[in-house]
Amino acid sequence: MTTESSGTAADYTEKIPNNVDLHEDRRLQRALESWQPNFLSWWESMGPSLPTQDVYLRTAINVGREGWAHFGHVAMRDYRWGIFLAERDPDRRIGFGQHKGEPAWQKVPGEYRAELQRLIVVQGDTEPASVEQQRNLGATAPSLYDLRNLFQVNVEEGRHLWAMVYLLHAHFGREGREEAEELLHRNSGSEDAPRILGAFNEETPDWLSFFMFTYFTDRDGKYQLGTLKESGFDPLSRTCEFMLKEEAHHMFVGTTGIDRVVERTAQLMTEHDSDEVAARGGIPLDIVQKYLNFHYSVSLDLFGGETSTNVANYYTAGLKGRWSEDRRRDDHRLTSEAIMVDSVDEEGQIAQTEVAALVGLNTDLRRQYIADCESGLKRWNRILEGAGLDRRLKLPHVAFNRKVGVFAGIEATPDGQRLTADEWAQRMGEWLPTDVDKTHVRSLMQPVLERGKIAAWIAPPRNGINGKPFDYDYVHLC
Ligand code: BYC
Repeated sequence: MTTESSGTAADYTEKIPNNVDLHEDRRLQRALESWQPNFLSWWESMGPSLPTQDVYLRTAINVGREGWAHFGHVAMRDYRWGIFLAERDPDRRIGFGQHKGEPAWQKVPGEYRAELQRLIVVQGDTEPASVEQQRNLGATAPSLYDLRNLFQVNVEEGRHLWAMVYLLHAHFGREGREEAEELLHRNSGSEDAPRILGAFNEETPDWLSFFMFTYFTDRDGKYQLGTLKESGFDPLSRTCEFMLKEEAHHMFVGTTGIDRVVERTAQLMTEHDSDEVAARGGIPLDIVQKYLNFHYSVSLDLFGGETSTNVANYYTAGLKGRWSEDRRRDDHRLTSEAIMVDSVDEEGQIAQTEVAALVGLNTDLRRQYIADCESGLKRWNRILEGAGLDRRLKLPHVAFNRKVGVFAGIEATPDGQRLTADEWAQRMGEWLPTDVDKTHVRSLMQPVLERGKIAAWIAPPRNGINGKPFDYDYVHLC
């Protein structure tokens, strides 16, 4: 199948669908074709464990404006994981840092090779990690609709891995090829070879965790990809721009998944005039809040330290920009600007301190992310309000449960009150999921895989996928 639109043709007759004229570079094509079977064997052993015949999936077939997605039932192993870069703007210039105004680079600048490779490897490492984390969720899906969404997220994370591997193979020579192999060797949660970033070694053992992960952790993906989309290295920028389109669906899965959990819990609370919905097959709001506290705090860690010379160097070099770089009203070099960042003062109290804007860029990005997370809280609280309930969900304080950055060394409540290590050890079960909470959530995770049916702990979605009804046969099981 060859599909054309907006002048960018994706060749589907090739082994690896792509819009980067892969056939013109035989060496690169061969290298990627020899990585492909390794990817497939990783997918078989570490990807979705529930056997299926086929799944109603969206496949990226083009990057043009007139529709890039094709929907249809596909056997997952035959999913066309392709390489797609957003269209090239031949006049694109670097928008920030010391090279601001220079033409965007089509090749890796020698002096920034190591840093660029590092950024691409870290980004690439998260993609297969999330597939590994979600591997067993299929067995407990609350509906065929949800099962299909899980698999959609999984195949797209697989495609995002391809996106990063393409960059490594095409631009980083032998070292890039070695790194591409390593991306398949490290595994989420492994003792010997764990994934690089903390949140990607946590378990996603139940669907409440999955929705929280796709809301909070995929949203980190949105913000990090948004900064890499600004990169002076044009192939990275174009890859990330296209990945962001797919990322939107992942966050939709998280946002509406939590909507539906809250809606069902609110229903049970009003029906029985009680917060105690566990015995009635629901997830109590307290447990929703604890899961939220956990996933939000580990996702805050993904932004790195409040101050970082790494990020200052990335920015100055033109490798990693800011969120909405072109909408910022400053000189886009930041050599003489300052920013207030979170800190812990000499008395050990949570405080703010002024630092050079360049070293504070992780904080800048984290703040954009936090503001975006608030929008979810507003939605869920509207659902509670609409049900006539007084209870509300809340984002915990930025110092709560942090393992990276200035707050790594202290403990704090969700309201931002300092605690001693002993107090924390005694009280953490009030704020983070306990074994009892997790056991309750897991006890609800009984698969409902009949067409049109749904588990009792979650409300059905308002709409199906691509105009299809909720009771559509989204997945054919084996
Ligand atoms: N866990 O200087 P610092 C996604 C390391 S998610 C473990 O503050 P920097 C997705 C750090 O590497 C988006 N280690 O860090 C979502 C550094 O080590 P080195 C993924 C951590 O460099 C869902 C040291 O600590 N993309 O796409 O300013 C599903 C000092 O830290 C962590 C990216 O992250 C941690 N959480 O910022 C699927 C973009 N945090 O260098 C996909 C690329 C920090 O001293 N990565 N460290 O050995 C980056 O931009 C940066 O590397 C980071 C860290 C923002 C991650």
